[in-house]
Amino acid sequence: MSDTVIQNHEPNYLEYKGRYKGIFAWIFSTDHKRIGLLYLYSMLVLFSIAAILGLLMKIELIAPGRTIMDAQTYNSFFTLHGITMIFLIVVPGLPAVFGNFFLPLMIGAKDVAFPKLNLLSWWIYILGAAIALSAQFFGDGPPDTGWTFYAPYSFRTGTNMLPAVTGAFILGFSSIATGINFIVTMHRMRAPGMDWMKMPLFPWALYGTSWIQVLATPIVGVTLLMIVLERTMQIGFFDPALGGDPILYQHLFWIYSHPAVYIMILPAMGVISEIIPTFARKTIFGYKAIVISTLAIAFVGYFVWGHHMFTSGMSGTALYTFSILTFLVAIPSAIKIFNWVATLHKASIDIQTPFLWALCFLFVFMIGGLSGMVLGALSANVHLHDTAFVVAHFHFIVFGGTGYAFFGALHYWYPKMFGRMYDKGWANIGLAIFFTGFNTLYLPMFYLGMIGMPRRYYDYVEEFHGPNIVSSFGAMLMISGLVIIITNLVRSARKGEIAEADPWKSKTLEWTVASPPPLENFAEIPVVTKRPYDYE
Ligand code: HEM
Ligand SMILES: [Cu+2]
Repeated sequence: MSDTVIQNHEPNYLEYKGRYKGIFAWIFSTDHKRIGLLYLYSMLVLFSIAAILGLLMKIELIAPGRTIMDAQTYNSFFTLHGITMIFLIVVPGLPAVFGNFFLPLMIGAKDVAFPKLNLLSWWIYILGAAIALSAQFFGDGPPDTGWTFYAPYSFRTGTNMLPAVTGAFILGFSSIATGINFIVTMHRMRAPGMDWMKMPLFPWALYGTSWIQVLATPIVGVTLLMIVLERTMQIGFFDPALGGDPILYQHLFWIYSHPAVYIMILPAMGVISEIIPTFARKTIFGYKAIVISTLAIAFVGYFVWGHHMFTSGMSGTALYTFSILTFLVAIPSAIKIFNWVATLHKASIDIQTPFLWALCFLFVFMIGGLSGMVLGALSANVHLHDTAFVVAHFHFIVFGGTGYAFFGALHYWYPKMFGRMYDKGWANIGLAIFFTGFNTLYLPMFYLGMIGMPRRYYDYVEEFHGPNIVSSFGAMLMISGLVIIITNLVRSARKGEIAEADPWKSKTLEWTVASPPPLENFAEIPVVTKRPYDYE
């Protein structure tokens, strides 16, 4: 009888009873694992809201003319959708949830370097989110500028800009604090024997990401502050009537926001670099090349911002310099793809749900990256600028990259996080429906962009009707897939089969502790002698 077996059972981090009770045991916890889950739950809620807004927009676009909402509602929906998805989910997502939970476990530490700062980051995140979202409910109506807050519209519009911009500004501090915390943790708290070249690849990706968070976020912080000053005091940074320049805003915004794209994508690549060797049962091919390309992406990513402004007016030299540099970023990304594919070559693969997510990631990420090359080419960009093509591109990259990696990570590390297993059948069915829906939704938008459908319009001419029907149908399919996936995960957290410590027979340190991990991770700090993916 299982209940008569007496185990020497240390309380795991979920059961542990500290100073506080109930919800306070969570929102005042400085345990990196609980903080990871706080972020996970907050983000799943926000993601569901933003996804529903996206679905409503696609329903509006199922036919020309007004379908379910008017133009102004559409404007505020895409603004809120964009702000939530970008600033509240994909930028902080992977580091905040999986970085927090797994960085200490993967490098053999008991916690991050500054546990209290870590909790404070979550509080700042919630505060920023609350202020940004409050813009919807009071004052002069929901913001309608799009997530980029482009000047001059952002200081002219009568809608409720200040809370949205202030919220985004506050969120920046959360991002910077997490970045500093992770950098110090990796420098100071790696287990004995784990030199840099023995550190697993997800921590490496977090390392590159953290530097971007620390160095680039202040730029957007200042930029957003400038909007506030412009609106409240007519300072004249961006307003030509006051001697300012709206193009300056675009430069400042993208100097942060292009590197931010790599805050989103590097940890995603890190996740894929964990999943692939585990299920291929092979050492990752080209460990060093992956590390170097991670750092190269973090570095070169700073010099390409101008590709967002090819049509805004720049000198010819600036235009082709930015175009060429944009192509350069593709090289380190391609190196990673070659390394993953080489790892899979002649491997005896164990096909499990996380691995399927990684495969789907490879597929959509390639489409996203290649369409990025198309946009990086000057002449094509002039034609495609501000069309549905751009929207398709960045959804393939942001959602296709970060989103797939997020769900891949969730299915990969789920047994460790919750000590239980999800239903694999439903997980795969959910993924199949989601993946089909995803492609049905976004692929037609490449075509729509090429034939000239502009982005950010709630209405269109009859010629665009056909592909839009397909695309809107895809959105419904995709959301059904998501519902299945999330329901399965939520249900299994209570009802799933008990998971063992290392269900995938993986080799990195987080799998050496019990599932779910004990409060302090390691009873004894491990000594590392081997490389992380020593399968053969
Ligand atoms: C890796 C993650 C990426 C994300 C999250 C991302 C996201 C975005 C977003 C949100 C936009 C729309 C900007 C706007 O509102 O005007 C955009 C545009 C653009 N992206 Fe990406 N992107 C990514 C990767 C890439 C790559 C790899 C390339 C090229 C190699 C690229 C090239 C471009 C270009 C040239 C534009 C400008 C399109 C235009 O407005 O004409 N992106 N991207
Ligand atoms: Cu960019």
